Amino acid sequence: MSLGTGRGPTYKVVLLGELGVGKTSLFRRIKENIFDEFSTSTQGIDSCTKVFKVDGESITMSIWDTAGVERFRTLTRNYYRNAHAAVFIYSVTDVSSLHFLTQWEKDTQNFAPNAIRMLIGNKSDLEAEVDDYTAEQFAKMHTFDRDAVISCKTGKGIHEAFEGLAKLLHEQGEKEEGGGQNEGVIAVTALDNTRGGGNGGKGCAC
Ligand SMILES: Nc1nc2c(ncn2[C@@H]2O[C@H](COP(=O)(O)OP(=O)(O)OP(=O)(O)O)[C@@H](O)[C@H]2O)c(=O)[nH]1
Ligand SMILES: [Mg+2]
Repeated sequence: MSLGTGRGPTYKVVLLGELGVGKTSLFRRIKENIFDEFSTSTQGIDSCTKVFKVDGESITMSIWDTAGVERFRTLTRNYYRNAHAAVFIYSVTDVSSLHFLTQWEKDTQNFAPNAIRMLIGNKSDLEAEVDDYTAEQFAKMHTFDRDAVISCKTGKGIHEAFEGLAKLLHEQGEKEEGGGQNEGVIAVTALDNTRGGGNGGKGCAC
């Protein structure tokens, strides 16, 4: 296993989902603990790193924000190749953004088949069109490893969701190390390739 920061293994985590569901808002909450009502549509890719403690061990996530707009889809695919975790985000205000995830989910099975898959419903501060039952059925049908509901506006649920993800990554990392298999799956994303990182997680909502 490679050590990206000298603080333990680094896991590549990609944020996926339709236009406007709040991928960048989640990214900014994690990176700087800020929320922007007037966040503009992402035109490419951005990344940051964030360190979590699991059982006294540091788990570094290299988190990648992607563009929801269709024309960037091919570019986005290149970034989630061999990701250790894919976070599928929908807006609870829009049921079509949940169903839209089926496409991303299929892609991820092809390009990052070993990735931990997490389903996140964002904008829980607004009136929901997607109820818990619908989200749970969707999560079950697509065998997500974990699901959560958050609000990037208020910050609610973000800490728990990412702490849970860090635990899953830690467990998977240990399993693969122990079994001596899939060494490459835990290969670290080169942190010097990332943009926008390097605040050491200061001020992060997590
Ligand atoms: N009320 C509310 N608004 C939110 C929340 N999260 C994001 N938004 C708003 O939703 C809009 C879109 O958010 P973005 O984070 O830019 O969405 P995105 O998924 O990155 O969109 P693309 O980059 O175009 O794919 C912005 O106006 C945000 O302020 C939330 O939890 N609650
Ligand atoms: Mg964005």
